[in-house]
Amino acid sequence: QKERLAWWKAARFGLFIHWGPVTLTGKEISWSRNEYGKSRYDSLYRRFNPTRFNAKEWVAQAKAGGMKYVVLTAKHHDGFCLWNTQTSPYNIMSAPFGRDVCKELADAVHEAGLKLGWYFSLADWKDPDCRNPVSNSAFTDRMKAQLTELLTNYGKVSLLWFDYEGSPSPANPKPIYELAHRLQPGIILNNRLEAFTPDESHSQPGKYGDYTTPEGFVAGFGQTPWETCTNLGHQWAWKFGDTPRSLRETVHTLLRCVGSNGNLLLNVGPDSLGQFPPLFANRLRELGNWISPRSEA
Ligand code: FUL
Repeated sequence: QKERLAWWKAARFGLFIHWGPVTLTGKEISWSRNEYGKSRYDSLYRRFNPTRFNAKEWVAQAKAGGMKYVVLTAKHHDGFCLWNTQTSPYNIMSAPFGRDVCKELADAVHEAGLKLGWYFSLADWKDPDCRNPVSNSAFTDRMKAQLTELLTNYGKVSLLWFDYEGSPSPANPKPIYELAHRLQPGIILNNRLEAFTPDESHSQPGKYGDYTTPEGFVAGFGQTPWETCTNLGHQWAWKFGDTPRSLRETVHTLLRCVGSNGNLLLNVGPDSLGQFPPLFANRLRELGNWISPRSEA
């Protein structure tokens, strides 16, 4: 495990990206589905056409921010797949955009020499089988098929950021962790499939997962490797008029993580055209420049 985690520990700082058709509304990813109206929410993809999406630019901005790995919401709880999947028509190829976002990002990340990770929620609120995953093998089979695609068709995947929205807990996590290890030897896996705690601290070290994922706060837990995930702004998905946190606050967060032997996965939500809001892009540049000053700056 130590060896597998070596690059990640040295990297310290990654970019989290929450993105999907929900950006057309400016509301929170997945969690706004009920309030917005399920069928309205589930139809958004028919208008999703982020023509300014340029994976190389996303990666350049991660690099400018001093980040060493990139984790994209390949699938959030709403079930929308940002890749060309055979498992469901609810995916990016059915949107007017019709381009495999995961593929383009994977290529750009690899080309830039950064590490690639997928955020993958085992939940799928659009899938009726999701309600009872424990007893529903069709559902787990579908999840495994999705993971198989994500871990087979996109070159090296260094990290899988599992998520699940709480109870009921998903089917036996063991075979899922095993599948990931089989398809991507050396992959790093968080513990969210097996250690969801009611206080959302995600602080229990898991049996299979490599690290814990405190959300929105900075704290290590004993000897278990950990990574804080939090927002540069105030929502995971793009939000109209949102502003990034100050450079001072962000640097403090980063230093508190690194100084306590942890990682920071800092989230930015690109807009519905596929762009990082300018204020956020600026902040990333400032951050990167704080980490290692460029002579021209
Ligand atoms: C949580 C999710 O419910 C949020 O929407 C977000 O993705 C965060 C990183 O994890 O559990």
